[in-house]
Amino acid sequence: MLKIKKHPLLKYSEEVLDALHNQKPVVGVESTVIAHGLPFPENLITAQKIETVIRESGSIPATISLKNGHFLIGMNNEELEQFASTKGIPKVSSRDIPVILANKSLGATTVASSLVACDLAEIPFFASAGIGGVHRGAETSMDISADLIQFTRSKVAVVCAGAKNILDLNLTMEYLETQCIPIISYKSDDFPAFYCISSGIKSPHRVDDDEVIAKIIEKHWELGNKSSVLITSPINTEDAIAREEVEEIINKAMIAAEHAGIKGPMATPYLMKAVAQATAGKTVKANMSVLISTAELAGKLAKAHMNYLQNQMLN
Ligand code: PSU
Ligand code: MN
Repeated sequence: MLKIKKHPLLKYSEEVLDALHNQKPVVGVESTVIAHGLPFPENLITAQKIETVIRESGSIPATISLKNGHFLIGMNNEELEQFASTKGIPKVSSRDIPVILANKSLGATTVASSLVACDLAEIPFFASAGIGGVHRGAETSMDISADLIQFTRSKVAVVCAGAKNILDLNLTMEYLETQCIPIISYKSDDFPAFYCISSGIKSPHRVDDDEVIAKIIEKHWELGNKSSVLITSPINTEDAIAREEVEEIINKAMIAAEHAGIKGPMATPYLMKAVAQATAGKTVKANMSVLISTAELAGKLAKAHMNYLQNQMLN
């Protein structure tokens, strides 16, 4: 049994603590998507399903949030229900963490702030349907998600379906290249775009083998990098939306956002909601599907990664 150094800012669920003690693979999950990404009750149903598929794939889920001056590392059902049904829980990115900790208020963690927690908790795997990125028009707005900057600071393997097409995906890829973040596309040649199978951009690397992915992650860290590795996998074909179909809707939603003066942290949730309304909920279904499939894959890859580490120790 491994002794875990308990960080004073973390509060573990029993299930996660037991997994870490017994070297079972753990997958971190964010809570902004529960509080802001999906409507109630789809958000609660999806949060529970994410946890179920991670367990079924052989890993333990750690849904992350902020409460009572701590990061929750693993949430019980009551806490998931609270986050899914309470209105106005703030979206907390990395810059906001100290304020929420000091105020002891509730906070829904984004990819960026969840990675801060994963790093402190020594959880090397994280699942996110869609990461933040460089926003369209960032040349003038300077709106670049802190998710990208956090990747350069957190030693976590992030499994995702790429970034949402409300972003500028070419600039997002450029930024990740500049910051030396490896992007590995699992069983696919393209960088996916959340509810679209492809962004139209070729991925720098395709890998089809789970053990090779584990090895790449470890090599990245053996090199002394203290940053993330991105692993992408597209949405299931049957739930995917055609790129052309959402493009026009996104353009309209962006004009509406500009008219309404929406910028900063509320830009992503506003645009996602506008697109969902315009597609009569089709993107909500796609969003749920991609959250579940990325969680499932993260569970499987976290297990392969743990097996790889254990085999390394034996040899
Ligand atoms: N997916 C959604 N809605 C969201 C997000 C994801 O459908 O609000 C969140 C994620 O938590 C992601 C964050 O980390 O948006 C990025 O926001 P920003 O661009 O403000 O950094
Ligand atoms: Mn932003």
